[in-house]
Amino acid sequence: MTHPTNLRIAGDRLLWRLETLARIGDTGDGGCRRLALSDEDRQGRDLLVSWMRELGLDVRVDRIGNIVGIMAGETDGPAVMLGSHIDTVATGGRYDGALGVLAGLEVVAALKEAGIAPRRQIAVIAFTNEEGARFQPDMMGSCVWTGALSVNQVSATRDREGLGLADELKRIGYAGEAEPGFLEAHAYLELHIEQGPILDAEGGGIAAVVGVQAITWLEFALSGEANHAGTTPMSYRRDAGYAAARIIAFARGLTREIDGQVANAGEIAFEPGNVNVVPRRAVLTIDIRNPDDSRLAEAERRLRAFAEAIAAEEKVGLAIRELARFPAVRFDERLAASIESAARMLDLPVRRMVSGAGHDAQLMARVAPSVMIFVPSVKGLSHNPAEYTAPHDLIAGANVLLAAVLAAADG
Ligand code: HGY
Ligand code: MN
Ligand code: MN
Repeated sequence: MTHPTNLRIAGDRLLWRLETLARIGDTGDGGCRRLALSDEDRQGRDLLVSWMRELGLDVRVDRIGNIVGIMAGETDGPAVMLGSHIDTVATGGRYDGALGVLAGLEVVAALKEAGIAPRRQIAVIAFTNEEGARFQPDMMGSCVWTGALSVNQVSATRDREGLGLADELKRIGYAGEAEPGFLEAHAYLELHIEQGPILDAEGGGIAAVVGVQAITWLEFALSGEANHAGTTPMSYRRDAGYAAARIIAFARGLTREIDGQVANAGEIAFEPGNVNVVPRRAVLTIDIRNPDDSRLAEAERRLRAFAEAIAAEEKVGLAIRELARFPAVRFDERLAASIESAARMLDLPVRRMVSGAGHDAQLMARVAPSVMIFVPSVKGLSHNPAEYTAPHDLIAGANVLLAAVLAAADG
């Protein structure tokens, strides 16, 4: 089936969908907060399901809450799948994840409104808990969809308040019946904002994303001894807080010594957390990433060794818990080439790039040829309410997605 190369998505309606979803969990500063399985996430899910139904899609929810909207094709074999996530971090923006899911809806709408029945069925999927901000690991829904984790393995996860994932999924009404991975993918394509500064610094354009860097998240729990901050001689102290601070500084030091290394200490909590008490307990998280698996393994090994050494020096207990671990991933070369030709067909500058952020596509690459499309993030800002991508870039990205999906759906 040939299709018109002048087919385009309805840009205004995509922008309207993005603004409408952004009002759910609106933080009043331009950003959104829809933590996974929160009431705001439920409202976002309900809105997405209503839009999928309006488009006449067959809507299915699986046992981990992944939402799938399916457009029938001429055949009912493996589907071309496109999507992303609609959960956000606590200081989320309007586009991270939402763009990929809502552009997917617009791709389907464009085909339906043009009366095009693609050879392959097309499915839009919103994965549960991509961010991992409340429940770890991140990319949880796509891990379960692709069999990297089972529903049972993640069901016992608890958030910092002690609320269980399985209970929360049931509470918001998205503990579905469908078996995760019930739909075989012929290909998976994900449109996403870059969340970094490269495209913006180059004056815009599109990136055909050829891979994602490796990611490891670790939690360090240090247990020392509460004591008086004034009377206790320094040599008597077993200061969990000080040991935590040294671990954070060491992680930063690794980024100066290991090529391509990045590190972040995103969470830290002291007990009892009083100004005049030596902390008896400190819990912190470290996020380390590297495009090269072996260099990330070296960083992790050195970080663990340092934590053991400083804990012994400060005479504090240490427990290290792995929260997430994802190897570096390469995406499908043919799909990357199709993104480049779609961008050129639309007269858009295009370049290749490896993603610094984690994405569901890196899990989907385990089960099907996968690729991502990036559009610019102004000043590279993301996971920040000021996250911004210009309307023409949002629409251009969605049109590249449409062209690439059509090629995959017929190919
Ligand atoms: O952490 C990440 O890279 C993604 O935003 N979950
Ligand atoms: Mn994302
Ligand atoms: Mn994110």
